[in-house]
Amino acid sequence: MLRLFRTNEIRQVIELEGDWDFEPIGQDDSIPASYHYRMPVPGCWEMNPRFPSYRGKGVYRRTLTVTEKTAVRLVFKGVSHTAQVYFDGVEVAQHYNAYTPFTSRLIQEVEPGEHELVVVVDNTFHEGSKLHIANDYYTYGGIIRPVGIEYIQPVYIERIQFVPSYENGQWHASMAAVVINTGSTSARVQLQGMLGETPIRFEAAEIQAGATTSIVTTGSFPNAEAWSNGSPNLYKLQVQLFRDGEQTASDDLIERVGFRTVTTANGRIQVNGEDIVLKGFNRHEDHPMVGAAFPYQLMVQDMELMLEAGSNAVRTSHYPNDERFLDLCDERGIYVWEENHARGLDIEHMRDPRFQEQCLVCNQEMVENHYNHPSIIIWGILNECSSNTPEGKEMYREQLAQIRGLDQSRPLTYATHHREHDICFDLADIISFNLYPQWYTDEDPGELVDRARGWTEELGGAGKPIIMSEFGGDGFYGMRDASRVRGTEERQADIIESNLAAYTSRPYISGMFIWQFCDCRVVEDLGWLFSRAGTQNSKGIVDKYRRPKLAFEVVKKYFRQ
Ligand code: ADA
Repeated sequence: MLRLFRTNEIRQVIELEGDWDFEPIGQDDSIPASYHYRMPVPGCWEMNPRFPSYRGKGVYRRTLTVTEKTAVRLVFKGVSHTAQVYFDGVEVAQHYNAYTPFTSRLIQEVEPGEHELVVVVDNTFHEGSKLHIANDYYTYGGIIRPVGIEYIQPVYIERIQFVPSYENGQWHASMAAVVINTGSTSARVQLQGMLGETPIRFEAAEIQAGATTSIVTTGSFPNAEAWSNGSPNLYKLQVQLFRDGEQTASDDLIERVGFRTVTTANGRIQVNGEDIVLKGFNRHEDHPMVGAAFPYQLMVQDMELMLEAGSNAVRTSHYPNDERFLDLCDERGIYVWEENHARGLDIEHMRDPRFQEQCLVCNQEMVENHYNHPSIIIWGILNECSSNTPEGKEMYREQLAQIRGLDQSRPLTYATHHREHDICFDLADIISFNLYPQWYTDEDPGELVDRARGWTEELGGAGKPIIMSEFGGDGFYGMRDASRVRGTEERQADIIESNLAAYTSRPYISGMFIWQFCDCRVVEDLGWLFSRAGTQNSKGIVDKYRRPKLAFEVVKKYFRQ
């Protein structure tokens, strides 16, 4: 299952789920002559008992049968962390970053018969990998998200961007369809759309050979029902492509969209004009049974637990999430802060030009691919990076400007731990603090957040909404003791209680995200303190198997108020 809904009715898309050939090749550069293992796709190789912590290159291979002469394109929703893709021995894609989708180039004139697909996957931490480093979460290896093959025409719809707006008492939308002509002659293209039951008209366009064109239209939807947390109404938006006066559509693309607006004003965040308070979790896509390769059932389990706790929001710390999880958030009406992939990187690290390049690619892939999810109401960047230095600030500035250029419909933020030393508050729309009172410091959460409000006001963030983006403490599942010492479930529950009591009682707070939803695996030998015992971050409100800790009931008490 690539998505939770069908994305095409005319273009044929086949998922390549299953057992593929697999060979670990260490740091070799050659494609192996033979394969000795089988590996599930999607999946993480760490789940295979022979490779519980393999870091290196692994080669995946399979064959597939094409029944008629056609062009094809391969779709990868996530490969961790670097991929080189070969179709019949010819390289058709390269990609860095586990957490954003990519496609191969269009492969023309594929003959009927059997073809070979090879994917070289690398999860090594090396000099050139600036986002995947040994960190306080685990970079797994493998084809971790679904893969598909599309039987596609040389002129096709690359993506649709749906931008809703509310004016004069009704919903409107602008819709841009990006069409690519990979053929050798120009093509006359007529698009036709349907949003729910409403036809959408597009102007005809002439697209030169090799060109990409955005065809834009607008519409009014007097009967549309808004998407919101309480009523997550979704609509099917289908656009079909007709070429050169033909009566039959040769391509199509389907999106699932919602009508909602997101604004910030008066120090608050509004959805559809109404102030909201985000109550949610930071969540890593991590589970001991599957690593980062979540099947749908486990996504639903996480979602149900978060809803059971009374949560209305999730932060995709610290990378873009599986699109099926975002689909689920659209369906269940959970607000999403989606963020790019960068955690805790200092200015020495950021100074390498590859860092900013890799972030910019990640931002573009995140925003373009996930634009239409109504659940995503905030884009975030650069968790706990160098927002306290002038050099770092220029990178924050460039990245935020890039995202604003791609999307003017959502507020932007970044989570900082630099307190009064942060110098980027003026760049963001929402000010977000990662502070761990009563865990990393002995401060009182209420007094601390009042001080954080002061820094916001004085240092460039005056009048902007404030979110407590991380707080919490370790609680080892099953470690209970009347002493309530650090590490017990009791102490963790106390920390969560005092933090939530402070934030839920302060009307100037627009959101709070507990660190974290579930315990997660971390990379060994980082020199973390005792709190990474067992190489896991144990600040989950549920443990790695999703068993609730004592703090779960505390969260319920405050989130369900
Ligand atoms: C940071 C960071 C998280 C996690 C957390 C912790 O704030 O953003 O990824 O490492 O601290 O548990 O200490």
